[in-house]
Amino acid sequence: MLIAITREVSPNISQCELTHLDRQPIDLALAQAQHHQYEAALEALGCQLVRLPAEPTLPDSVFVEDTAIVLDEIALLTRPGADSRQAETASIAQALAPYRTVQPIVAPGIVDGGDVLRIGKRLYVGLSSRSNEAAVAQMADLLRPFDYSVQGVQVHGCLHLKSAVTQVSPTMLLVNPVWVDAGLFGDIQVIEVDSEEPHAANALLIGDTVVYPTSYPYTAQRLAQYGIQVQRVDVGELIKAEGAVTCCSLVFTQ
Ligand code: CIR
Repeated sequence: MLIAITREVSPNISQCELTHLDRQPIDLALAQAQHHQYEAALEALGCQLVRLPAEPTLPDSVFVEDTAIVLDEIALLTRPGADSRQAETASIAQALAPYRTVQPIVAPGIVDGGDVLRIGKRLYVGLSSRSNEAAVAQMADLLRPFDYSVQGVQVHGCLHLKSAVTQVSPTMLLVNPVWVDAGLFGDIQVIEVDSEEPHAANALLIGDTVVYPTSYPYTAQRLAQYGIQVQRVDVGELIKAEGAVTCCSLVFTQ
């Protein structure tokens, strides 16, 4: 059974953090409707939703991915790199408690879940403005007993590592090579995003289907050409908040 933790869009999402994007008006009702469609897509792919209520004082709290790293054996509660987001983790710790032992990352470590790409037993951590080497060292110590290795990787020009690379099948990565060195991830096939769609590398793999934004049609076509099953969702309002599809859920086996 797959669990997906999600959180309703904050009524104050227009106050969200922005790093690489200019602020644009966000239509709250449309963002909420898109988020519901995203949740419906996860349900259709077999996820049981654990939906947390909106947090009016936490503008970015819909982006639950950044608050935890959930592995089969343990969950790590992150210490988000943006001060405004650090209060998001308390409720996530409670939501995870029925499923996993939860261990926190502590100061001076900072890490956003969006910076953590797991490929098998290896975790790659983007050394972005949100995540640092201190957190990488803590993660390595906490996960060594479970045989995970943890390695920091440089990213350039994007918010998180998973803005630049995500897994789209057991043997394939989707990568924007301008933002991360595609050669860092070992012997795995790389699909590059269409150069007109730099933000297109964020895809959410559930089973053998990729949940993927309608905003990137050229790259979606490319995924289909590689035989990847794509479930498209319109998350245009959440993209204005510098989010995408991985960031709106924490998906794990019960
Ligand atoms: C932020 O800057 O933290 C939010 N506005 C966007 C976070 C998106 N998170 C993600 O892609 N994992």
